[in-house]
Amino acid sequence: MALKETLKQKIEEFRPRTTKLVKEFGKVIIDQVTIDQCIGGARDIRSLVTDISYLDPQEGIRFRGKTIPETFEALPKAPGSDYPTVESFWYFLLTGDVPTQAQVDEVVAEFKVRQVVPQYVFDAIRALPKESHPMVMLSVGILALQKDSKFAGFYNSGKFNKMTAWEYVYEDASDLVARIAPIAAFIYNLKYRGDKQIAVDPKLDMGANFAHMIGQSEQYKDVARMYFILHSDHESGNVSAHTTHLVHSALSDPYYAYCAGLCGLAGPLHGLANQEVLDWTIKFQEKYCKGVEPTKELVTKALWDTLNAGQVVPGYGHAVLRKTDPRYMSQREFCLKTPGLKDDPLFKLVAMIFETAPGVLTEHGKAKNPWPNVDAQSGVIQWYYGLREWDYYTVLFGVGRALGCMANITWDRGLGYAIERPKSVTTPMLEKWAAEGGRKLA
Ligand code: HAX
Repeated sequence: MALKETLKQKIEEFRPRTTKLVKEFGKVIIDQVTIDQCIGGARDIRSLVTDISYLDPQEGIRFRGKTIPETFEALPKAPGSDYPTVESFWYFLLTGDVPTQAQVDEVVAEFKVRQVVPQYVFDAIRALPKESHPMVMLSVGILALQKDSKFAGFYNSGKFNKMTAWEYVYEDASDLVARIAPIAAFIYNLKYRGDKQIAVDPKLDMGANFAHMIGQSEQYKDVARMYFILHSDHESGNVSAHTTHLVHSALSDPYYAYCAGLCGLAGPLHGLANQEVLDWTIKFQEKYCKGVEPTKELVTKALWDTLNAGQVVPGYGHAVLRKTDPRYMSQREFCLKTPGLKDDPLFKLVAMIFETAPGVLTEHGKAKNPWPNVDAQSGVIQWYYGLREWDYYTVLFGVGRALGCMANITWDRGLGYAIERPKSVTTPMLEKWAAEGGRKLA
């Protein structure tokens, strides 16, 4: 069965579960809210639902119930590769089913049709100053696609129907996912390769095509596949996923919603951390090593200098995780099994920071999680393959994150989730409830 048909069946079968929970169990209490959660970024409050992925603080991410190694193991692989295609992962994220090779081939073929980017999108990006951050360019590119939104067209048609609205989100979501890699490649070539653009190769899958379009090596095809899959989703509460969900909940179409999500991803505490990690590491070498080999003592000093200057150590810590991020480990394993990369001086330095930073952060005593997150390891791989323009790294994250955000809002519409509108309170209210030992609930 084709992906959209499978999804239709799944959404229709699933809907009664959501309806029953709301109608019969709507008032069942699942959490409580404290003052520090109110002021401290709503940490840990259980108030979002997604079945696309779940993040356990100790274990890390599971996509549709599968750990990262299980996901890589289960999905059909790209031809001649140990890694699955992004298209097979997209099928899996949307449906929860491991696709057959024939189903993957259908999605790959569908993406070929969808991936054509209108010229005005490129023109809009080209009109920006060249010094614009590549995340600005990506956000503009995604927003420019909005003109042809099928969901917006359906809404404006006067025939809007809550039951079928998800189908139009699915159409936009699929177009967006198919087009984002060519847009990202265009940005890379525009900014760093003298505008030397390379056309899409219709024989290649999404990850391989991205490698081809930025003039990369054969080996980089797997880097792209792995990278886009690893960065796809991290349950719903992170800034990019949450923002996309929030904006789409107003029935803003997927282009508006994901553009907003990308703007959140561009924050240094979120997706921009991968750029910050490379920046920190290169500056460390320039300032502390000056021709000598890095040592743990030098790394320790640099970490303390960063902390004493009131800055965060990029790539370390997490709002939910309380152990080393399995996305970090997966990329580290890729480095260790790749000849050349495992002996690369920058990889060795990143490994040394991994041995040093958790101890320093623990001694510093602030971060609840002293372990590395995904961003601590991702830049070194890009660097090794010659993508040394680290202000571009968050764009790569943005290409991958589109998969999770788009799968999520397709299901949001399928299950008819409401417009998001939490309640705010004032500081005097908090002070009053603090004095009373808690807000009296009726
Ligand atoms: N270096 C220094 N201090 C850190 C720290 C780090 N890596 N991580 C946390 N802290 C500090 C916080 O700034 C906070 O300090 P204040 O009390 O002075 O405000 C304190 O430790 C407690 O923070 P926390 O509860 O452990 O962490 P949060 O949930 O508030 O924040 C962050 C989580 C990821 C934002 C945080 O760990 C951080 O800033 N890390 C560095 C940036 C980074 O790597 N971001 C990427 C995270 C993964 C991701 O989203 N990728 O896209």
